[in-house]
Amino acid sequence: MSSADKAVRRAKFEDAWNVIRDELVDNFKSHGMPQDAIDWYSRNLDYNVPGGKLNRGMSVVDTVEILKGRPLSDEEYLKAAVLGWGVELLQAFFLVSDDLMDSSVTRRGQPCWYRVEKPAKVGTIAVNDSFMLEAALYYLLKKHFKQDSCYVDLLELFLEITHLTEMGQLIDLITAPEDEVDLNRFSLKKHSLIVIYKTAFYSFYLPVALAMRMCGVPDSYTDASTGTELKPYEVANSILIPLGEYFQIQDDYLDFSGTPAQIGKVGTDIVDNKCSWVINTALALATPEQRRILEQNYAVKPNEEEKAKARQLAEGNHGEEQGYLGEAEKRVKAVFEEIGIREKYLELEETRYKQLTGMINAIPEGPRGQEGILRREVFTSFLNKIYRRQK
Ligand code: DMA
Ligand code: MG
Ligand code: MG
Ligand code: MG
Repeated sequence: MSSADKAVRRAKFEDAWNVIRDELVDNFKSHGMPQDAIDWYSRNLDYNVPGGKLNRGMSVVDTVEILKGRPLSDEEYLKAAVLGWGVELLQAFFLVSDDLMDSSVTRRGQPCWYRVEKPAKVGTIAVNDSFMLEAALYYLLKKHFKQDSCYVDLLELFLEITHLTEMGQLIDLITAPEDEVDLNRFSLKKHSLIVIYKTAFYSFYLPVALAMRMCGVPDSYTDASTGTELKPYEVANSILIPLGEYFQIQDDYLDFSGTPAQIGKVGTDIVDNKCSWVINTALALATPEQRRILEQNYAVKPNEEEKAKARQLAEGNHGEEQGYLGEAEKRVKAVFEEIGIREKYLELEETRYKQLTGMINAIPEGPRGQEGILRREVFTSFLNKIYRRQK
């Protein structure tokens, strides 16, 4: 697809947000909420929901189109977009709370919501705001799908995947206690479990499974070309979970290597003691001396002076330049460079791309345009959205 086509598709998806956003605000108003609350809720929606890459949300629409094998009617498009924006609302709910828990500074090139001071200080009200982003999606789902036979399946998908993501966030957070650095706790196996639960299910399986339910893909069917029984949701899961694992490895790598201007956020994994792909890969390759440096400096908080400088920089440039690094974090990053994390990562990108492509090409598929049948393009289009991504 050309970049002009991509821009048109994105603009159409963003147009649907305006409709959806107005429905949410109108519903809020219908409860007789006072004007300052209406303003607050609108700001919460506008600040936290649009403005990301929209990969997850647009994947729902893309997948519905691929499964139907034809352009969507206006009515079908709006429904697919409701599910897509539902995933984006769920993501906004996770991110607002994630940034608070990770003590992050910026997100999408602006201060994290809990750090916003004007026109009013958000602070820990961000907790309730995150709940309201989640609740918004169930309001929309009911409004647009209550009469459809897939309603309960869609509802269950959102609820179950939310539960799995929260399990992932829990193990991510307790593996990274603030005051107790113990690198022996980390392993690539632990990392894999964390990222599958905190990222892969909601970012990859959820958008595709929602689209499949909307298109009436059944739990199992007989593949016409091979005569074998196929369980399409299990097939989707078997590809989308490794795809999501690969995506979170990219997120971990970009946390280390990306500039705030590039990734829209200041990396916090080293200071936050995170069990990221980068530290795990470094530990597997480190000499005893390098391991000692990592043990002494990983997750060491910047001192007050360093913190003040970091805050000043973040406020002044809205995350457009490299954030300020404390001395301990600089030493950790120097070891990562020495070990050659960048080359390891480039190798991993190629290996994973080949593996995933191989898995996708092994799926049996029926003719294009046959409703209710899984197609390889569902997965290749998702893989191509993230392969070698820089943000
Ligand atoms: C992302 O984890 C997972 C969820 C559920 C938001 P993260 O903290 O690595 O994300 P980010 O780097 O975007 O803060
Ligand atoms: Mg985070
Ligand atoms: Mg996190
Ligand atoms: Mg991250």
